[in-house]
Amino acid sequence: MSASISPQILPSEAETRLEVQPLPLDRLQQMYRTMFLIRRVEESLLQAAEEGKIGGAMHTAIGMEANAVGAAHATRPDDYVTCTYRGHHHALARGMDPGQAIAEVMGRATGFAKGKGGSMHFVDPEHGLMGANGVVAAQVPHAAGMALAAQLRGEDRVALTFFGDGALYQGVMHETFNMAAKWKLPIVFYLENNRYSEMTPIWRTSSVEALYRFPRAYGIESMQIDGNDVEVVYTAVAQAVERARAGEGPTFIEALTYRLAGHMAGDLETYRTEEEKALQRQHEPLMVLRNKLLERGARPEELEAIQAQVEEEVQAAVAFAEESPWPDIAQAYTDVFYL
Ligand SMILES: Cc1ncc(C[n+]2csc(CCOP(=O)(O)OP(=O)(O)O)c2C)c(N)n1
Ligand SMILES: [Mg+2]
Repeated sequence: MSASISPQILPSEAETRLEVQPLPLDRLQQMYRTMFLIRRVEESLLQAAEEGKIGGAMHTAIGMEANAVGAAHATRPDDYVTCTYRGHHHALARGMDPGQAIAEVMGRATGFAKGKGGSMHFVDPEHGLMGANGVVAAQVPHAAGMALAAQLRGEDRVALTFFGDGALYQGVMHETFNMAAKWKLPIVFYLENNRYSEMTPIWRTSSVEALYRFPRAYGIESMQIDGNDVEVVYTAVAQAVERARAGEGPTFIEALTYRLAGHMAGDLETYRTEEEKALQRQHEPLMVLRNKLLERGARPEELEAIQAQVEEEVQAAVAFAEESPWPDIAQAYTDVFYL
């Protein structure tokens, strides 16, 4: 049995070997662009937090970008997506405007939720993101409800829900697994196994090591993949989505990945070593994709041009957010209650 819960295991050591059809070069470059955009947006947000420009908790997904981008490319904008409070990468991967995203985290009136939701409540229904959630595991039954609605309406939409390793043992997960399997709901369960639940390594709390085998007890097909290889993520999600659309029910994907930044802005990270992070940096998603692109004939100047363009875009997005007005106090109670 693999010890996928160990932070000493690299994502490339995942157990399931998928037959990966190489994606066209321009598609991979597009993915690289989005992954680099996510990285730079989140690094800028961490810097802004350090400068005291962000109120409230903020969680980044630095090192986990391939999960979001591969999955976004394998789904349609009208599919339903839910995720955790660590959701900037999913929103940006699905097409949220970076300026509106940063403004939201900074609590500005130009944010997509007028500055009232902040980092933990990302939502963008136009691009299929039905909501991030601060309550561990709560977004999973929500997605099952959306899958059930699609099934009852006879639509071919699929629900894709992201959750962490720390969510797996919440009771509601198991209720959802059982019903989703029994009713063959069109849902994809996507575990972003970054090996930590806040400051606690998953090996200290889980009685099983190969997390992906666990949902098989409910009759759910599952696999364990390299979540830091965007092409592998794309292949796995595309397969799972195809099964779901064909009425074959849920699939569970355990994606091995690693959170390179702290659990949240300001995390002192006393619970892990620099050696462990250095090991995991050897297989971080941007580098994996960059190497792949160069191997397949992309020129280094092309990638540098992409990066320079993104850099400009992110600087403009930060400036837009910082120059944006604060929400009007008179609007404090509007859009807050739904009556
Ligand atoms: C129901 C519930 N219990 C506890 C918490 C506190 N909490 C916030 S994040 C977190 C860790 C979750 O870890 P994981 O599911 O692995 O996701 P990750 O943060 O690693 O992405 C916990 C326990 C919460 N938000 N909700
Ligand atoms: Mg985790």
